[in-house]
Amino acid sequence: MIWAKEETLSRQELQELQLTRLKTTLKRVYEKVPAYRKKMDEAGVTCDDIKSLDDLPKLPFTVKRDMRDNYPFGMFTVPKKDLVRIHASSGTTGKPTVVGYTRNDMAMWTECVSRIACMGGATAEDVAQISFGYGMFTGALGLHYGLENIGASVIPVSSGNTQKQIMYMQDFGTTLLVATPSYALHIAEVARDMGLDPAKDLNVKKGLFGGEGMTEPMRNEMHRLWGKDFIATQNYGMSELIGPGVSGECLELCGMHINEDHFIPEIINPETGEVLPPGEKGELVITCITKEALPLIRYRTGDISRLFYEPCKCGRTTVRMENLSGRSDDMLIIRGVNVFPSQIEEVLLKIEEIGPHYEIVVDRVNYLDTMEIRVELADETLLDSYAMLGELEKRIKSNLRTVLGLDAVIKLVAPRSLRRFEGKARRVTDLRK
Ligand code: DLL
Repeated sequence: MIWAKEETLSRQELQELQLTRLKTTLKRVYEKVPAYRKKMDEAGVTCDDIKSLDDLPKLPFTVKRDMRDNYPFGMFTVPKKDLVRIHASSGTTGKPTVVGYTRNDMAMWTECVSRIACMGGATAEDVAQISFGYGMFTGALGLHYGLENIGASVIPVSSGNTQKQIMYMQDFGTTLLVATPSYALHIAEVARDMGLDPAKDLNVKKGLFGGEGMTEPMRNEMHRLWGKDFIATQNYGMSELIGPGVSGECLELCGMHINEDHFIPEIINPETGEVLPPGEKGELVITCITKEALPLIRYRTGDISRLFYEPCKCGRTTVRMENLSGRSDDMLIIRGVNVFPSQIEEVLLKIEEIGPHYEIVVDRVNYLDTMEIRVELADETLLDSYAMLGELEKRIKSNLRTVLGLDAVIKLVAPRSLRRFEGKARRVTDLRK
């Protein structure tokens, strides 16, 4: 089901709407946010210079640093009393990035999430278990409001306490799971420990995943665990932009439709800042054109993707962004070679004898970068055969070499011996830092 007519506008209708909204938003930030006024004045660009969408690249970028420099509310266009909600991003160092919502922003957020929930097959009949952590993270409350809005029965269980999650699934008849892909894998694993087959003994038919990437082999793993007809879609967002609700996969699974009447996407060369043509890979930049409290202009997400404007079979006309290759700051440079953890995951998860849990440890020994990949075996009995382990290690190494052009040390470990995650997985340890 397509939730809103704005998802099927013609390109011309959409662009007219975008331009009107962009102009209003620009005026708003220029008048109300000293940091924007300063940036635009320094760049020598005025609101009146933006006459068409092609003029967008004249505007300066906004970056995370601007949010930090204006901590906590300096980028907001409304006084604090107009906010009805405040969230903060899950930054690991220093002060978090603070985001706020007016009442209208909440309505817009709810609308955007309702759309992506429908894209992923959610309906009013669903019993939706939200296993994202509630709190400052935007994931849980974002999906909560969006799913409630479409009429689903929402269970706000939050993350953790996995056995209880499974009890609720059984007793309340959960049909839809909202979680990070890594937590969804872990829930299935614990269900198996409890003697249940998630595909047969639970009624979970759909997963709305997000907050971190889901590679295609990881999606296959979801089908293996949750059933072959399980609908596993992912959606994308970022606290600064709104939280979840920026884009989501439809059932065609060919990229994530961006809610373009609210967000204008661009792809840039991260080195030069130059805008790249459709189809080229680069850093995603988003301009928010309908938000009141925190409308970011040309925000550099740090996420690497590409845009496809060809029509989608689902009937939506909105642009699709390719599932992320990673974040530019996740990219490892190992002996001069650029490596995204998602590339490693793609290789590992195609090998039958190993499970979906892995860790990457990068170090520097005698001035030379090293990479060790710890991977869990799918089956404990494999540990008994040295010959088998040796052959498997060699095969993983050679597959990685083909894809990355790099050698890694492979350490096969027993099933269930690596860390598990209830939120976003942290699979890389870079000891060089
Ligand atoms: O993760 C918002 C969100 C919550 C989106 C739940 C979808 C579902 P932050 O905590 O600010 O916000 O983290 C944003 O997470 O820049 C990406 O690097 C990453 N990310 C989010 N969704 C995906 C995805 C939320 N589907 C950062 N695939 C983003 C890959 C994702 N990475």
